[in-house]
Amino acid sequence: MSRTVKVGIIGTGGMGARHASNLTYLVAGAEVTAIMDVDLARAEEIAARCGGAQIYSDAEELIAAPEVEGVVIAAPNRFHAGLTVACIAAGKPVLCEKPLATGGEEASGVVDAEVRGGRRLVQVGLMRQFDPAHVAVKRVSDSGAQGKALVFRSVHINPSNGGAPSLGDVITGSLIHDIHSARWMMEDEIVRVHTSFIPFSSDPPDSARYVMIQLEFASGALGGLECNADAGYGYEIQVSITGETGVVHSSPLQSPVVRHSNASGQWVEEDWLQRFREAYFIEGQAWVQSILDGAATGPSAWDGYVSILVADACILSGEQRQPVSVELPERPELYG
Ligand code: ISE
Repeated sequence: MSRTVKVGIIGTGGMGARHASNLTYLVAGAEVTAIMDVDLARAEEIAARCGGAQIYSDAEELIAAPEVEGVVIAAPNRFHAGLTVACIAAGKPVLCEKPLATGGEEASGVVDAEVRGGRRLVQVGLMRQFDPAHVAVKRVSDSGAQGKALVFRSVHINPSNGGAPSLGDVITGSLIHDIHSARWMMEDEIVRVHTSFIPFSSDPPDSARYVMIQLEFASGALGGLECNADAGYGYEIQVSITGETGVVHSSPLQSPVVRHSNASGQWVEEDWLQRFREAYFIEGQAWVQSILDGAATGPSAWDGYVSILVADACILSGEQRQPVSVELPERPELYG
């Protein structure tokens, strides 16, 4: 790889900092040249770790800066859609953290802007698509060795979310990844959802401690997603696909099994930054490579939009305590 892509990063929380260090130390062909955060001290701390990038306090200025060829958006969710549209207007490739927007209408605005521009510039951080364990499960299912895929399942265990998250927080913050995995791994669209949940006992009834969602796909296949928002012991993700003649599933834990003193044990990851260390690196490398190749790849603005439409239907279903159909608009040609 001979050329280097100059990257600007907006937001220096956990994800922004992770992207900054991956792009500086692990991803080939990238250089972090600009960092934006309203917390200038934090921006300076992260810039120093990346070898001294230019600091910005204004995101639009960073997007317009000549030393920025590609932008990573890791700002709070409410800024995602507007900043992504600004990157499209500037003609700069963008990796936007999930969710792409705070709701369907905003996400549809991003898709419209990209379609009007006539070329894909957006990759959305639905990064399970780069996780070797997810990819391996999909590869076995796609091989057809187990016949047609009948059922998709995922179990998503969070140690805690800090306080009592609402049903909306759990679905758009956590389960949106599994919604994307279901669509991507089954290569099918979700047409109907039914959400049930257990609230935290001491909090308002719309808080959600454990969420279970049943899915129906356009092909007639079924799915089940579950999320424990406050497991208290660690972080785990498992996906499985049941076919006509077999089942393929990932291992919930990545660590070795240790047997000692009449006991057997496995270390459990603390959070997603540990569990998906490799996936974030592969995601960043794929994004940089797509810029060098001149065409965005990976989860698209359309995927980001549809995952939000499905998430909104799941939230409505939980609130109404009944199944809800998902109305999908027609897919623009730009997205194949
Ligand atoms: C977090 O924001 C993430 O993006 C993780 O991938 C997800 O597993 C976790 O549940 C979210 O809270």
